[in-house]
Parts: sequence; structure tokens; C-alpha cells
Amino acid sequence: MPATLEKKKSAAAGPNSPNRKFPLERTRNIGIAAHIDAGKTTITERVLFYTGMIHKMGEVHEGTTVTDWMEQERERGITITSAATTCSWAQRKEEGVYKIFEGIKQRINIIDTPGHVDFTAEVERSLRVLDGAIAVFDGVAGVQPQSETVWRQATKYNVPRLAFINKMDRVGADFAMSVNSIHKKLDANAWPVLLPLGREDQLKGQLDVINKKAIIYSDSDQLGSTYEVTDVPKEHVAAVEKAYKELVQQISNIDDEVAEVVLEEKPVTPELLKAAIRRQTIANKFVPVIGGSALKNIGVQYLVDAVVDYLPSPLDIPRRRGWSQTPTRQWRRRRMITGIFARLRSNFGVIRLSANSFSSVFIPARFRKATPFTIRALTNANASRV
Ligand SMILES: Nc1nc2c(ncn2[C@@H]2O[C@H](COP(=O)(O)OP(=O)(O)OP(=O)(O)O)[C@@H](O)[C@H]2O)c(=O)[nH]1
Ligand SMILES: [Mg+2]
Repeated sequence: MPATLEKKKSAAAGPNSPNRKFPLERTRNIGIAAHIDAGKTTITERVLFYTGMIHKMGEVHEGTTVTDWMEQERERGITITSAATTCSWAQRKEEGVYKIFEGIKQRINIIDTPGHVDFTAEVERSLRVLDGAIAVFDGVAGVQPQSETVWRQATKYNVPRLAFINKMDRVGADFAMSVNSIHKKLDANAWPVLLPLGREDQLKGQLDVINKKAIIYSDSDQLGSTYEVTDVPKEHVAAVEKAYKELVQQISNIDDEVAEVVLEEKPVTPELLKAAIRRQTIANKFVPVIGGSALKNIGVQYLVDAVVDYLPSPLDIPRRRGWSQTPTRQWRRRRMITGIFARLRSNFGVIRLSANSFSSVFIPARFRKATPFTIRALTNANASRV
């Protein structure tokens, strides 16, 4: 093959090519964020295992997970630095279960963030570039202080999110209390789409509220790869019906298409309901809630299905603005900085800006070194903001 043709072909397959293996509409860039120890790294490890990226499931307490890769992280069992990883996932066909993107392979890029309060800046850095997030909560504690911080950060950057109530296997786990604490402390419009089936040592799987099915994990498969999708067991029918009514009502309050169908007293099909949940989640008006246990390998496959169903592809959300080296963009940047100066001046304080920070904004690169001056601007604001 001639060298130019070969070059063209490899360029076409590159990550930024329109012919890339996974086009943007089949990509999800997500982060997992939560209070310390909520189970973010354990969830990430399970996702990598079920998507076939790794063949041996690691554990945080054994120091064998993929995303806690630093020596200190492995020794201490905590995440210190955000780690990015990738996998692909096709929603599995299951009898009586509607999934929006069934059978279509998706690329999921994941950032596992740290939960410790000392690394809040690290989480913020991740959230500002993500398209969606899984907010993880401890099923015993509900919303914890650092969950509030990451929630606010995600809100600040308009990141659509799912809530995963983890650790439903722990003694004292309470799904309803956790959802309630999300309403009270985070003031979020968050409602369950997948309830945990049982709790503590009786946790058996999940209840699909939209498709009205039960996902029951096999006791003989400790790795959680085997489960059965059945009708909802009799003793749980009332709970699923209640959650379904609540879900339809909440969605109809914010989505015109569902509201219309409800007003006409027609059935709200899973297709219609899921499409509305996707729309409203991406619009940041709704948060689907899911229960499960990462450590006990219960509920992670349907969590990944929910990521694909409800979180946006990069094409579903407005473009982020960044800095560019093109003259037009540099001009916009200059205008913005000039605007900041105007505001600073009106505050009648004084700061000094170093020659470097000033020249990098205003002076073309080839002249920068030859510009030995500092400027004074009038302000009482913090210089680091400039
Ligand atoms: N009982 C129970 N324990 C869990 C579950 N998920 C995680 N854990 C345990 O909780 C501890 C913390 O889990 P991690 O996955 O490291 O939590 P994290 O949110 O990544 O923690 P940081 O990154 O340090 O904030 C580990 O000992 C896990 O084994 C769960 O579903 N049930
Ligand atoms: Mg972690």
C-alpha cells in the first residue's frame, strides 16, 4: 500500500476522526464521585470486569484494583488521584426489558475520583470536563458531608447525574432513608428507577420499576455474572407499583410528552418513560436513583445500562469553551480579561500582576521575553482570580 494511503487510513481511524470506531453519539464520558469510602473504586472495578476489560476482579482492601494504582493508594486503601479508564458495553437483550440502546456497542470512558476532602480540587478538575456522573451514596449513611460538596460541584458545571445507593448489603442499609436524604439535603428531583431487592444479607438483586421486572442474582456465582430476569415476586409488587406511580408523576410534572399521555389517560410505555427520563436527566431536571452493592456484585450491570440509557453523549450537551491559539479566540480571551480588569478597577483596590501573567494574555509570544514590566490594576479582589 502506498505510504500516503496508509497514512490516510490510520488518520481516519484516529480518536478525533469522524470515522472513529465509536462515534461520539456512542460515547459516554463519565465520572464517579462521592464521599470517601462510598465505593467509587469498587464500582469502577466491577464495571471493568463486567465489560470484559479485566478478567480478575480486584479489591480495594487487597490493593489490587485498576484505578487505585499508586503505591500509596494501594497501601492505604484510598484513592488519592483521579484515574481515567475506558471500556465498551452493549446493553444485553433481556425478555420483557426495554433498553434504549439495546445491542449497540458504546464506549464508556470513566474517571474514578477521590472522595477525601483534601482532594476536592482534584474532583472539581474532573467534573469540569465530564459529560455525566454517577453520584455514589452509602446505603447506611445516605448523604454525607463530602457528597454534598461533590453534588454542588457537579451542579456548578451542569453535569447530569445518576445516584447509586451502594452498600445495600450492609447492616442498617436503608434505601428509602437514603433517597429521602437526597431530597432533603441536596434538594434533588431524584426518584428510583431500580430498587434493591431485599437488603443486608438478604439482598438478592434489583427491581426494575419501569419494566416491572426482578433481576435476581445467582447465589452460586460469587462474581455476579449470572442473574435471572423474572416477574416481580408477589411480596414486592406493591413496592414496585408505588415506585412506578411516583416516577410517572414526577416525570409528568417536568416533561410535556409524558404529561400529555397521562392527561389523556393512555398507558405510559417504557419507551416513552425512558425517553423522558433521558431528556430530563440530560437537562439536569431529574436524577434516576439505583440501589445495589458493588462489593457483593449486585446491580452493576443495570447501573451501566442506566449510564448508557440516561447519561448524555458529548453531542447531547452544549459545547464547552476552552482557550485556543487561533487569533479570533485569543481576541475573545483578551476581551474577557479586559472585562475582568474593568470590574476590578471599579473596586478601588490595588494589586500587582506579574509581567508573565500580563504578557501571556496581551503580548504576542515572540515579543514576550523582551517586555520587562509589571502593571498595577485597581482592585480589592484576589489576584489569583485573574
Ligand atoms: N459492605 C460493602 N462494602 C463496600 C461496598 N462497596 C465498597 N465497599 C467497601 O468500602 C471500602 C471503600 O471502598 P472504595 O471502593 O475504596 O471506596 P471509594 O469511594 O473509592 O473510596 P475513596 O476513593 O478513598 O474515597 C472498601 O473496603 C470496599 O470493600 C458495598 O457495596 N458493600
Ligand atoms: Mg476510590
